[in-house]
Amino acid sequence: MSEFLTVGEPMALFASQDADTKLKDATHFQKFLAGAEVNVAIGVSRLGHSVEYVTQLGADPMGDYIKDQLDENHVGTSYIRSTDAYLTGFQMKERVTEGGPATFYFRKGSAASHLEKATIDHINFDELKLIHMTGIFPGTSNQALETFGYLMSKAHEHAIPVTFDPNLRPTLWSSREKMIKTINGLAARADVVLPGITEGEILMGSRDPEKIADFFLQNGSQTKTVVVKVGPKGAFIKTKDGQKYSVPGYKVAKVVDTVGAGDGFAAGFITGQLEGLSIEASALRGNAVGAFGVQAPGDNDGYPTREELDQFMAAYARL
Ligand code: KDG
Repeated sequence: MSEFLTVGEPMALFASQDADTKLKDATHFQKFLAGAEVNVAIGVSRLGHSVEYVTQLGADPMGDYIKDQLDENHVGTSYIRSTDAYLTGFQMKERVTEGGPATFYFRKGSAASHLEKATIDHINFDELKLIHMTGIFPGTSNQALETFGYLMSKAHEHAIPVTFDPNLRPTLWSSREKMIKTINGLAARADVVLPGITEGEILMGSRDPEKIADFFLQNGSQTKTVVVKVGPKGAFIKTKDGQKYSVPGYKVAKVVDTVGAGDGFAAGFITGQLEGLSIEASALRGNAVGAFGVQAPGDNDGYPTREELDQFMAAYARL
């Protein structure tokens, strides 16, 4: 039994080693595990919490690789289904020396996108303290959207708080309108919404962190807290009862790859909440885990252990 659970699509990630070279021309790749929710699962587990991850893998080498990676990272696999009817998805990512890298998915019709609602009925909700969900998985198929909605209903039934990161991936959706409507509908059912500033702009039309927070607080029947990630500048937080906080980001020596920073933030924030820290302290920890994440080439390989995180945050506090 675990304190924390998340659902999503994990993928093998082939990260190009050839800087500033188009994916079609790159010849050297390094394999990693990726997937927004699995990144969060690994980040939370690395900080010492018990984690279960719900998904479906194909009976293929990518699926076997993912399973091994989850075991290595102590992420629980009790709710992972296996199928030989569909393949495990994978992804390729460019290596860039500046800005965000382009990525390409090979995931349409994947095993995870066929995850059945019935899988949710096997979950033991007794000791769960928090469930994290993102806007990626429901974009992978109508079946995934249905399974996702069912898990949200079960979380509410068991009074387990849900954190939701919109994680907009327009290429997964049939139209931008459908993406916006669906994501805002799902965000309304989450206790904590964690949008990035550009996502806020797409979902409600402003880059003003407070306006974004107000939108989600008013939009959500369930939403009590909105944490707007403002990149290296940190985070802005507003709660339903009108409390506001701005939490600074951390400077890093060298940004290697920005993908996975938001998931690192979520992992740090979630562990703070699991440990009873204040919203502000949880967000500060989120920024610290995000800062670790951007210094490594994979999406989750840079996330810290508890010792590394404590040392980093203490050293920074002394500056
Ligand atoms: O947030 C990081 C994710 O984008 C990455 O790990 C892959 O889940 C992924 C996706 O669908 O883009």
